Amino acid sequence: MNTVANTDLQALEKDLLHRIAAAADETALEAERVAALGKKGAVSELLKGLGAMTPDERKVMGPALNGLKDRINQAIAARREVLKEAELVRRLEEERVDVTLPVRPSGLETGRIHPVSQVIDEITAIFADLGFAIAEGPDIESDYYNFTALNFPEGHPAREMHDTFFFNPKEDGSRMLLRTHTSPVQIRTMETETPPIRVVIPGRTYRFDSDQTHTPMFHQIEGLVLDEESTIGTLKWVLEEFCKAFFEVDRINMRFRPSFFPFTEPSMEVDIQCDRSGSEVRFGTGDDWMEILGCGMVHPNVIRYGGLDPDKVQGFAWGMGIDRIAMLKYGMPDLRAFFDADVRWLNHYGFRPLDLPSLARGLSS
Ligand code: 2U9
Repeated sequence: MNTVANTDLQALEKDLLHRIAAAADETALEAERVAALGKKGAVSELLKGLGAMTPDERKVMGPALNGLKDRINQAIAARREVLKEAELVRRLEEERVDVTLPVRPSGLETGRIHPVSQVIDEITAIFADLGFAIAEGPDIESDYYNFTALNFPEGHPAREMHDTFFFNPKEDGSRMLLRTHTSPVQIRTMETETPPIRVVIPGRTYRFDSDQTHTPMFHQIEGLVLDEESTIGTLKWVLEEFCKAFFEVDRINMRFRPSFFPFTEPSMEVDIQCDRSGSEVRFGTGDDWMEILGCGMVHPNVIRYGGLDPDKVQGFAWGMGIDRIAMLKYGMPDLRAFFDADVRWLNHYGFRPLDLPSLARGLSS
């Protein structure tokens, strides 16, 4: 006899339905589904027996077993819905948000951008608008890139130990150093790019110096233009555009004084007219002058060291101390506080992270 007694089927169905109704979560319910309808499940095993039955037996048992299978499937689906609903209610209860609570400030609200980073962003935004690219290079440099290629003669005072941080000599006697200016990056740019070159280079620089207005690590930004036709006239125009944009004034008076740098010839120092009579310095007006940068036409020797021909390309460069210009623009009295990592100072002088400087929206507003 291959058939299953009707009472056995009823008992099995009752048992399965009871277990399904008792399944406490979706994992338990899935276990019940496998136990009933999985490959080796109770109902599946019975269905497998159909093949061995006589046609008459199959006529009776087929609909009975398939009906059982359908009812079990329906019971599982119904239970799954109930469990899902209960889980949703539980999560809604557990993850309830009290929208009346005050918003907890995020890092974007409380963090502050250091004035040095802000001024670098402002200056690079201005020069990017004038068509300049930004270049960077290593802080640890060779004597060649920091001095020789920049036309510093052997024995020049800037090469001395009391100005430059040298590393211990290597086996061949040469010594690496912490760059004393960002100018080595300009040589590296000349080696890798072909003119026309228009770059600005912001970065950390190091000199053996420490007092109220000097720190051993400070920041510089330099610019370089090399092409076939740039002149002192172009240099003056670029610097005037920069100063007007940076100090956020429509008109500015500049004074170019002769100076000396090994890497430029002629060399000049630039002052801007200002008014120091009030509590803060005002630019574009007044009868005082303030030095802000150095500049000049790139020395032919330096062009040659950069791998270019001074009879074919010419141009100009300038350099500026970022920390000093930041003190000037934002009225911070002591340079040393820049690097004290005092959060009260940063809260006072820092800038909000999302107020990115741009020429369209205003640099510092
Ligand atoms: C190359 C050619 C020319 C960069 C220049 C200055 C003038 C300058 C100082 C200002 C204040 C640095 O922070 S500071 O002490 N810099 O006055 N820098 S021209 O001239 C270059 C650089 C690289 C290949």
